[in-house]
Amino acid sequence: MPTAASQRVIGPKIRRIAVHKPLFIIFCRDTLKRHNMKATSLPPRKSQTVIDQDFDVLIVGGGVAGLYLLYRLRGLGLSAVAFEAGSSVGGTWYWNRYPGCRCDVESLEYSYSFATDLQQEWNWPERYGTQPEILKYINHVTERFSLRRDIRFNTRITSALFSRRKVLWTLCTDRGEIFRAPYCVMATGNLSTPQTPEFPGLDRFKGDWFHTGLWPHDEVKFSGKRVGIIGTGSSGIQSIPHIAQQASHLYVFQRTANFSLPARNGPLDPEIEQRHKSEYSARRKAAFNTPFGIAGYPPPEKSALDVSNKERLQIYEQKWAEGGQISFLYSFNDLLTNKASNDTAAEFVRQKIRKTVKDPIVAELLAPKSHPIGTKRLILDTNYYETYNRNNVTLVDVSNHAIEEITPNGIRTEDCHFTVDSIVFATGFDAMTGAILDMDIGVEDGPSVRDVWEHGPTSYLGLTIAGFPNLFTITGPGSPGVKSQMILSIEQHVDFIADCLQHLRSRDLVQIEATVEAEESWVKHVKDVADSTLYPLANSWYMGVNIPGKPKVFMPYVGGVHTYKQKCDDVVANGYTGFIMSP
Ligand code: NA7
Repeated sequence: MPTAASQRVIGPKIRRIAVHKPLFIIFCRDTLKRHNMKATSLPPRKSQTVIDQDFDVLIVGGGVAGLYLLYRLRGLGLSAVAFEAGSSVGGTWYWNRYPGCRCDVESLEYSYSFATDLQQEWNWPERYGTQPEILKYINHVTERFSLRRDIRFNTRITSALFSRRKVLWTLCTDRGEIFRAPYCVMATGNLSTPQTPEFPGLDRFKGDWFHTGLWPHDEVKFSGKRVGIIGTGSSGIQSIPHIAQQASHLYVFQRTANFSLPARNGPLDPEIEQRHKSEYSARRKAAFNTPFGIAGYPPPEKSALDVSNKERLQIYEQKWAEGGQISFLYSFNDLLTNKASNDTAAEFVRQKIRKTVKDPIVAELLAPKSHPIGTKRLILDTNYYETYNRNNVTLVDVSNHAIEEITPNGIRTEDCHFTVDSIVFATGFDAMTGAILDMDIGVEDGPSVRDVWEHGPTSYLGLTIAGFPNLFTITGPGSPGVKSQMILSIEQHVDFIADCLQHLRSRDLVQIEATVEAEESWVKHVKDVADSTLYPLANSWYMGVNIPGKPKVFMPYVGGVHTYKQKCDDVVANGYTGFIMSP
């Protein structure tokens, strides 16, 4: 298999930086301690292998972002290698294999736009893609563009260290290898660090247990088993109807009820698909002019409070029948900014739950009251509430009687014990910052990202961190990523990074760094925008609240994809304002 280095045509400027052979090797040590990252130059340990290949860019992650970045960099004649902890590509779609796992953005939207032929030739069987379908698509893209050869699988980056003197990032892998390049890009995803709560006794549990975000590759059979599932976010709500069909009994442990809408999934109408494909280029362009990066929904003009009760109800009914969260949130123009308006939508959904679930006590427990609708991820489901009408499903409210421990044969809450054979943790992720903070990332003789992010993530545009030159984050905190059509945001970030590297190269520049002022101003802007909405009212993973000890900071940019893209374009048009570039 040819290596990236043997194949590429490197641009002259970047090659000048990448090609030098250091007299001694600066490398990252696996002993670098949290909050004490003062790195020095040391020879590698005997067990570490320096991969002496002059890469231009090191990419952490082989998911949707890492793959497109590899493609773009290759087009620029830059050499890159991506590191992927999994045994194959796909990121989120590689790890989340739980029953019922499906994308909540429609298939025709949730796909790459960078290659016209690709988007024309791929056929999506259903309105919303299942995990196997999406993974198949990602594998297809990988093969079609021969990306696999530049990815090191089963390889986790443990640390990354930058030398200002050498303008060089040095990355260590868990396989004892060391890689160097002037640029490093974190394509690590936002939901890639699964969280299993530290319930006492889990190690003594006699049955099987699983986390939805780390699901086995072999089929898991629940037939005839008593199953307990903890968590009712997207992963729980998608998997519960499927597990209920197999299990002899399913206990659902719910701490917070979540809003979920019917997805109205089904086979994709070939006529709709054809029409959409014939308009693809215009639609993709139009998507950038929308808040969520999804075109096709006329922006609402009225407040929910500006219409009669009858009209409001009609609109909600129509959206409910249509399916889809953007459609529903587009019922009125102030559902995410005006609590009174939001209450009308929330109450509409609660009434639907009460009508669907036969047992009124269960229905009331399932009807969310703790947060405004849409301020946590608005979930799409198929037969979720209906599942509670089955005889083999029991809802266990753990909001007041928390789970105390896992026993050898079950789950004990403060007031009851439930005997189960298997446990499913649908308990979410250390979102947005988990994967980055899992690595020791630092600058030689300088602070680590862990130091800098101690009180919450800071970033300029969600793309760079002041004090960490030549380091980029794709859809990092402070960007609209998780609040948008993710692939569109990924493509926009990758294009920004690729164009930036090209800009540097064409001007004999090698180093880029966000200024502290630009970062502070962006962080303030992200907060101000969030504070003008209802989002901070929810205890969501957007706020980091789901992880004990994590700083409570609203992380995504909710000013909308349209506003954000314009800001990024302005930064570039004005000569990369907020960045210092140096030769
Ligand atoms: P989420 O949305 O973070 O949901 C996690 C769920 O697990 C949520 O209901 C939590 O309740 C529950 N949880 C977490 N810890 C506990 C404990 N200790 N006891 C009881 N219940 C607990 O993760 P998902 O994987 O479902 O979805 C993540 C994203 O993937 C989603 O937003 C989409 O963007 C795709 P809580 O609400 O914290 O009370």
